[in-house]
Order: sequence, then C-alpha cells, then structure tokens
Amino acid sequence: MKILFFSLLLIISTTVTNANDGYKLWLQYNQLENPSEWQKDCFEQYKINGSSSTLDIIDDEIQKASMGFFQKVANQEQNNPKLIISKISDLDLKKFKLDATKITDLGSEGFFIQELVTDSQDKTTIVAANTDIGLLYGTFHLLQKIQKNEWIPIEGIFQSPKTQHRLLNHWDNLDRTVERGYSGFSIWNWHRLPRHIDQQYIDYARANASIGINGTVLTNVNANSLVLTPEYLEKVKALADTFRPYGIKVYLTARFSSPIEIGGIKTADPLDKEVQNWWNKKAKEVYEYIPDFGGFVVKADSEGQPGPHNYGRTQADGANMLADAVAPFGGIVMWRAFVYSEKTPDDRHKQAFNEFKPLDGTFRENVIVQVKNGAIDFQPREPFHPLFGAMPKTPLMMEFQITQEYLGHDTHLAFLAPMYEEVLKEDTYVNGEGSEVAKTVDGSLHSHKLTAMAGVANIGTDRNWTGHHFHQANWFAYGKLAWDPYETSENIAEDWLKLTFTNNPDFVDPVKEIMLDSREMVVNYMTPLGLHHIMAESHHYGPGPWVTGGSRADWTATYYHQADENGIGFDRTSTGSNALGQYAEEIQTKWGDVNSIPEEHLLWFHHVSWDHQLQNGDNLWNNLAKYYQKGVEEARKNVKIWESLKGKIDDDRHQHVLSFMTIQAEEAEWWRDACLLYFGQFSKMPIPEGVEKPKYDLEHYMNYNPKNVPGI
Ligand code: BDP
Repeated sequence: MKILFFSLLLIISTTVTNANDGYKLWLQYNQLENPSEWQKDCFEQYKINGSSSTLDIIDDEIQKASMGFFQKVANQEQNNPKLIISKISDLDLKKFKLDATKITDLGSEGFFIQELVTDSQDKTTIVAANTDIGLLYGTFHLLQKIQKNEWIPIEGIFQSPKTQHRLLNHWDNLDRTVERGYSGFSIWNWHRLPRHIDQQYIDYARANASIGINGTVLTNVNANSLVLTPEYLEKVKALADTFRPYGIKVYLTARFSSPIEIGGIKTADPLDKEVQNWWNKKAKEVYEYIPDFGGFVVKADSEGQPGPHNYGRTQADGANMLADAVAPFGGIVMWRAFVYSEKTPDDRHKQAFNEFKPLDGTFRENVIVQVKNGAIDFQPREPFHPLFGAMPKTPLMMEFQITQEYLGHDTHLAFLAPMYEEVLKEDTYVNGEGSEVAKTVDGSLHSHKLTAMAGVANIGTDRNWTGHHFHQANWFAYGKLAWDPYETSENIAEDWLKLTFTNNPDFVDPVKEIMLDSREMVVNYMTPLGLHHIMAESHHYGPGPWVTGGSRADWTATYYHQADENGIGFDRTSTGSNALGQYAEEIQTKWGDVNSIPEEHLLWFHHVSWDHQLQNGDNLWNNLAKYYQKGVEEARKNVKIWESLKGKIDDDRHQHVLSFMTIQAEEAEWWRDACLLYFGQFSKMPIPEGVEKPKYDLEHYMNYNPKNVPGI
C-alpha cells in the first residue's frame, strides 16, 4: 500500500515538474546539474542573523531554492556557517577582515556579497546590508547567481539601486477591469479585501522584491475617488500590510475632483483653503491606515481628467497642494506631464513641454514630474521626450509602459528592454555631450536626490501573470532597469532566460537573439521609419492608418502620418510645428536635416516625398515596403526557430509561446498588407520586388474591426 502511495506520488510529482504554467516566473529554482561544493554549502550550513518578518521571508526563500536546486531541505548552522546573511551592524567585521566604510555607503537598500576567509582559513559567503530589505535583495541576487551557475567574483558584489522609487503603475479599475491590460482582470480583488489575502498578492510582492521593485500604484491614472473613502482605505491597508515585509510601499492615484465627489465641497480649486484643508485631512486619514503610504500619482487636465486648469490654475498649483498634504508624513507626489488638449491648437508633441518647462523651479521638494519616455504615447519607437534635461530645477521621473498597448497587446512578442535602453542612452546634450536621459532619471545630471521610475504594469489574473510567457521578461527588464538604468538589454535577456527556462546555451543563445531583435521586428511591421500612432482607433490593436475625423484630430492616424500625394510624415522642423526646437541645438542640427537624421526617426520629424532617396540609395516608398516585408519575415522565422527548440524546455510553455508566435506572424502580414495598400494610394508606386502582394483589397482591411478587444 505504502509503495503504491509513493509511486503514485512520484508519478504526480513528475507530471507536475514537466508541466509548467509559468506562474513561478523567473523564480523557477530549477534543479542544478552537477552542483559545486560552494553551491551545496550555501544551503547545508547557512545562518541568518536576527529576526523579523523580512528575515523569515529570506529563510523561506532559501528553503524554496534548496528544494528546487537539490530537492532537499536547507539546513541552518549556527556554529560553523558557510553562508551568513546578516545586517552589517550584526557582523563581526574583524573576523572577516571587512572594511566597514565600503559597506555603509550601500544605503538603505544596497547589499554586498563576498566569499571571505577567516583567520582559521574557513571560507564563508557573506550577504550583508544595512537593512533587512537590503538583505532580501542580496539573497535574491545570490540565489539568481546560483541558478545561473555563476560565481561570486573575488572582489565581491556591491550593489545599491540607482533610483530611489521603483514603481509599478497598475491601470487597474475598482471593478477589476484593467485599462490597457491584456492578461485577464486586475489581481486586486477589492470585493474580497480586506478579509481575504490572496496568495497571489504575496507572490506578487515576492516577484517584485526579487527584481528590486519597491512601490506599487494600485489604481488607474484615470482615477476613481472612491479609493480614498474609508471603505477602500481598509482594503488598501490590507495590501500595504502584505507588501511591507517585501519592501514594497503602496501608492494611490488621486482624482483631482475628489473634494467634490467624496468631500461634498463645491470646488476642487487648489488655491481654495477649504479644498486644501480637505486634502490635508484626507492625507492624515490615509496615513492613519497606512503609516508608510508612499504618496499620490496624478493625471490631471488630460484626456477628460479634471485638474487645475478647470480653475485657471497651473500644474504646479495642483501638485503643490497635494505635496503639502503628504509632506508631514514623508509622502511624495508624482505629477504626470502627460497633459495635452485637443483644444490647444498646437502639435500634441509640444504641449507637455510648453506647459511644464516654464514651471521649472516652482514645484515643492516632494514633487517629481512623471514623464513618458516619448512626447506622444508609448509608440513602438519614439524619440525621447524633450522634457528630459529641460527642467534642471525639478526632479523628473521616467514612465515606461510595460503593457503593450501599441505593440500588439499580449500576443505579439516584443522584448521591451532594447526600447527602454535606447531612450535611457539618448543624449539630451543639455549639459553638453554625455547628458544621457539615464542621468536625469538617476538624478545625477542636475543633482536631484528624489529619483524614480514608473512602469505601467502588464500583470493580470492570467495564470502566467502576463498573457505571453515572454512578457514576463518585460516586467523583469523594467525592474532591472529601474534598479540600474545603465544595465544592458543583452544581460537582462540572458538572465531572464536562464532563470525562467534553462541554462542550456542551445536554447538560451537563439532565443536571446529572438528577444533582442523582437522590438525592432515589431517596429518594422507596424511603424517603420518614424511612423507613429497609426493603430486602430480606441483599442489600438491592429493597423488603422485610415483613422481620421471625429472630435479629436490628435487621436487619429492621419494627424500623425500626414500622407498625401506629395509624401508622408509630420514636419516637426522649423518649417512645420517646430517641436524639434524643444531639443538641444546639437539635436536640432542633426535631426533637422533630412539627410542626417537617424532614419528611424525620419517621418516623425519630416514630411518627405515618396521618391526621396534614403541612405541605401533606394526611395522612401520602396524602403517602407521592404521594412514591412522584413518584419513579416522575421516573425515567420521566429516561429521556425521556436519550433526547432521543442524538447529543450517544457512542452506547456513551448506550445503556448508557439501558438502566440503564430498569431504574431499572421498579424504582421495584416499590418504589412493594410499599411501598404493604404499608403500605396498616395505613393501610386508599385509594391517593389521581394515584397509579397497583399491578400485582400484595402476595403477588406478597413472593414475588419475585431470586436471586444480587451483593455479599453
Ligand atoms: C494612453 C492610453 C490611455 C491612458 C493614457 C495615460 O491610451 O488609456 O489613460 O495613455 O497615460 O496611452 O494617461
């Protein structure tokens, strides 16, 4: 009987090991092949100094890793530990011949890991930090190293985050729909909160801590003031309590008109005393529930959201009112620069800059202005936002979108690290050469202490969190770049693959290439050469270069591509809207000339004729067509490569990814055919050789409108 039971158990557990639904993300803790003595020692004789709920989490993590790596329970050893996890203040510095000054510089979240030799010649791996959270980060780092089969370098690893606040922004509504969310519903089950704490909340916090994310904005930027009522604050508190031991603070979006909606006041004017008092009291109340509440994110005067403009006030007036309310409690306000209006008769590209730049120096110390990576809206490629570097007296933070609103939603594989990296590396030239965007993000360009990065989350109730298994990599990449904006896409891709799938180079090498090229592939089949915002109306899924008319020109495609018989592209040089004038001289000179602008931005800044010759000697139309074709071919090639990797990873994830890649290859054709037919009406040039002819006519594509696309 016993034997039968155990063999049954074995069968079940083998099936479970072979199956993989992706829920464990990059924390797979796969069995180690040929583990080294050092790797084994770390788990056979470890010691954690002190006690706290965070240290319990560390202990639990070591157990989880040990079970995964060796299928064995890890063993604490007090007398002769081989791995010590300890706050610096609890370490015997002399015994390990440690230089304390090197370590104290690590701040409140940094850590160091080193293999040290004591006088008695014992080798011990030390993970040390100034705080428990630093230790948690250090432990995750060590476990990731072990999973990747890497050593700790002799000189040790010293790390601390380069930005202070590393946040996910959830565009989650209280009814659990997610704006621009494609992976199911919101993971916050408000109805069951506060009494039921779902395991997923804990797993969420753990996953975030493992990549250094230390804040979460729970609610949509298109905010609902209900979340600030006691009924919801109870629920927010329950989440904050759950996340705290993982070093994660909770933030909320504040609807500017809340004093009217839930306060019974007639106005929300930021200079009105009654309104100010209301916010002061509200902030105090929030902090009574959540003493370490992070602060507010605000979208104001944008896309129908209320804001200071309603009262003839500035963005600084609005931000400062809220900043004053949270300041006594150490809170911050992240005020979004995504402010534009269809009533302003100017290029949308220019509006945020025009509004915010003159306000430089007028914001309170605890305000940080949250700027999207580009001036329009999370396109597959955008030139960096001209506000970066342009407000020296104001801390600015980066807002990236992780969810793929304009990059094929959940089914199109697009590894976004290269897109983030591209923007972070751009030189703003504001203090001469070497003034990269990353330096505004880490505060070094203008010596700001308050620094932050936000990523619009792609997480939902899908079992694998993100819909496409590979979109877990975008969450991971975001965390890694928020921690260190100078990290490279290549390292991130390789780490993610090893932690999520396998160290096998036969898998890692080709798939890393797929990942690194994937965003450019999407640009190729959607918006090559600087085209932008030509997606279908409202849901933004699929092509819609024909979208025109309606109440808002700035939400149509024709506004952005300006295609006509003379050519295509938005003239943003001095002969056009002169948005280019918002950048430094060096950039104006380079990008202002149709022959020296990087071609990837050509149609963003210039209206050029169809027969304009590009650097390769061929004309614009032919190049455009060939980019679309290239994108299609790349998507098809990925399917082939992926098929050939069957058996190298679990079948479940292999099959899931394959089916999504197949969708992507088909939809790349949809994009190519629709766009070439549409633009071809103006170019009046034939589709060049080597580019496949569209399957249907233009009308077919214009009439095709998928219903009930999620995430609107
Ligand atoms: C756009 C989205 C919209 C968001 C808005 C924002 O289409 O759903 O509300 O950005 O960032 O990308 O506020």
